[in-house]
Amino acid sequence: MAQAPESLELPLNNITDKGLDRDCTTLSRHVLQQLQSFSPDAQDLSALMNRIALAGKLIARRLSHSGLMEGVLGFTGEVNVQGESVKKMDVFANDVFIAVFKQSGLVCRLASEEMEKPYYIPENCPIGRYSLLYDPIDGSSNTDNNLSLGSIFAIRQQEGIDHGEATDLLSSNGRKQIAAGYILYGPSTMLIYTIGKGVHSFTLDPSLGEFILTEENIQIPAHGSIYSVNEGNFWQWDESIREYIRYVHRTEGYTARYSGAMVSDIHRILLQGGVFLYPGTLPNPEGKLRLLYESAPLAFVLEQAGGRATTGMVDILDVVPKKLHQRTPLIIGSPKDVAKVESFIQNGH
Ligand code: P6P
Repeated sequence: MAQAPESLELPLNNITDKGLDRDCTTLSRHVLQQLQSFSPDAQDLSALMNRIALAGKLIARRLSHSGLMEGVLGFTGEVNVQGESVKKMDVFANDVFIAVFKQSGLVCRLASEEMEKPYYIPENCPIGRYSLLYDPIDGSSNTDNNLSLGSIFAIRQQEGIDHGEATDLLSSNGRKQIAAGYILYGPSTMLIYTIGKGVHSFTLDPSLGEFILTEENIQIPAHGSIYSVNEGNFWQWDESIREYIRYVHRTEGYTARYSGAMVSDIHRILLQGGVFLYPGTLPNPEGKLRLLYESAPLAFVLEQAGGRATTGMVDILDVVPKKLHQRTPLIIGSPKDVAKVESFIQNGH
């Protein structure tokens, strides 16, 4: 065969090859690489993650223009099942996750912080055997002041027949999650996920409209200087938590960081080490954070990164919920720092 003219030969320098390959390492490709498989299940998971990425892009676009648009910010005037005032962004983001899974044949049920009951996508049921559990906007208090926010997601297989109450979600613990992660809407938009094969981060390249691989197999430091908690709740805490806070106050080497959006705080801790706490209070011993679509997905990610997540007494991933919107105390982060908090809770020092 005639030799191609030199000018048509592909550039062989590594930089071009590396740059092109990096831009092609999208989330959907990465899932298949992780699974080392092109099986129908692998293709499903790849497609699921691709649609979650689309949700992230749609929410990121809305947030980036929110200050320039009418009717995007502020409150709806409604109160959600959690008893919290609903932001317009909460409703928009909730609808985005529903919309991206329509006509997918993948997800039949969605359970969200914003919906009292699970939502069933008619055309996807009963063929769609996956359930999406999500907090569409984590950190709603930050929406109107341009601070970091997140979305939290987990994917589970539907088990058995669902008669409209999603009872299978209430009979298994967080170790049944097949994928989990979060989208961080910050100076850049990042998507961090795990399918049980490590934790990997992607950064949205707006010029491509794609999440591009940033870091693979993230490992949390065994210890970090950061403790992240709302100290305004000090007066409501159990004495053991107060003692832990007094310990970090009098011990050199700790620094407080708390943003009001735990996705942002926990992402910082994933990279730098430390511990995030949202303990129970005397009036609400179960705390504020929800198990199924906030604490359990984050616990899956942090455990996969070598971290820990506990209620203070048991690992978050071992908790079987009794109700869809069950709350749980959460202590999550570097193993040594989580253990330090546990030591105060379990034996007072
Ligand atoms: P507080 C946001 O509503 C959230 O669920 C977490 O993202 C955040 O860390 C926490 O609640 C903030 O709650 O009571 O400190 O304002």
